[in-house]
Amino acid sequence: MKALDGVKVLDMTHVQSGPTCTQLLAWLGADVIKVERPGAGDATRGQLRDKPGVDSLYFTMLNHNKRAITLDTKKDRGKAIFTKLIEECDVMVENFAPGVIDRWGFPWETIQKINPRMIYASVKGFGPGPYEDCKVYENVAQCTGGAASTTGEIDRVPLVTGAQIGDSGTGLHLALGIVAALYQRNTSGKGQRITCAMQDAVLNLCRVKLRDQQRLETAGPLTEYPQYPNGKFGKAVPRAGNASGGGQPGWIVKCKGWQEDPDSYIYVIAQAAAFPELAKAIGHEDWLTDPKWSTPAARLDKLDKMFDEIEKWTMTKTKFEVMNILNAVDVPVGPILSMKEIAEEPSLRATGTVVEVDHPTRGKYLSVGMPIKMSDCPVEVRRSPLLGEHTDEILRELGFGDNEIKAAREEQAV
Ligand code: CAO
Repeated sequence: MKALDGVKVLDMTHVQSGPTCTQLLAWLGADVIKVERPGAGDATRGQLRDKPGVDSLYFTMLNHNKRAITLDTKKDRGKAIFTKLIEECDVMVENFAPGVIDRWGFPWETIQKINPRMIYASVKGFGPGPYEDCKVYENVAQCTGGAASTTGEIDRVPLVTGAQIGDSGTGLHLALGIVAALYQRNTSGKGQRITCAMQDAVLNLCRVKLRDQQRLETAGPLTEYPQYPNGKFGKAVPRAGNASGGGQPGWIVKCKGWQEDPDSYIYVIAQAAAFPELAKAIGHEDWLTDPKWSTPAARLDKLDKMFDEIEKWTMTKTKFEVMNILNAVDVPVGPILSMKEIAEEPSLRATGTVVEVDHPTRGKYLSVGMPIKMSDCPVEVRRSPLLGEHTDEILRELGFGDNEIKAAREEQAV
């Protein structure tokens, strides 16, 4: 028994944002039918290929547990099959450029007429406004959602982050909207239209920076930022290097071996409650009785000096030694784990957060599994489908007979 057993999803998504959303729905038990153009498919099947002629990791890692049908929705028979799919499914998800599905002749009003219970969910780059017609990729969303202007070293260029907060972040938001709409449909009996703009999703994840913008305007310099007290603040929230962004100061410091290993660093949080233990661990018990150091407010104007002293100590230990010593006394710390270390971490394999999947043409590969663990909804990660692998099976389920399938093939509609 799965949480979304019985829910059928018409998956018109491609690239990353939409597929992230429908993969989550598939992991929760929905029957997800991925629709792709005959002969071409989702562009990511062929992007960033590591092995010639097989579906890329980009595609396989975003399309687990789905079935795949090819369908040309611009052909007459394609439109008839698409209409049948709309009739039969509970949810339709898409992330095409603005207007694509309307141009096929399927605006929301038509979809609602075909199936009033349909939940129709879209990712777009922007919501209504001056940019609503723009195409958007991950980094455009990071730049327009406030992430890039607030990320990076102090007084250096804006930076994008490796976390795909625009694509996967928006897919996650959309999935929440869909499960809420399914729940609402239980009482309303009706479907609804859901849209999630990548700019909005990124901004939602940058909420604390809009908090800081207002604090900057009302209360003056942001005292927990590294620019305080000597640097300058302009009119907007500045980039703050590795400062914590919360009420507890934090920074990344070097650990033993940093000269050779680019990931030999650890994030240390000088949480007020744990400060006495941190000070003792690094040999600065004197700070606890010195009024220049003993309170969080007193330390604010010398956080750089504080982290320099912490670093002198961390540089004598590996990041895992620091982690073990400081965790034992409740100081929050996070070693900078490389992707190699994460891929090899046994505890992540044990929980299914990192899984090995077998694929008929590419062989074994690693993927990130379901990050949400539910006691009554176990998840088995199944390989992504080949292009059109389930076309005949799905057409038969929709009630199309051999002759109709043959005719659709002749028209190159499937
Ligand atoms: N049958 C017939 N035509 C199909 C089809 C099908 N099954 N599937 C796709 N197509 C056609 C569309 O009709 C469209 O052609 P037209 O514009 O001529 O009608 C074309 O394929 C491509 O669609 P697109 O414009 O969405 O794709 P693109 O590669 O040019 O742009 C992207 C990609 C991501 C920039 C754009 O889709 C977009 O802005 N999406 C919304 C935001 C988003 O999700 N961005 C995240 C991308 S990374 O996760």
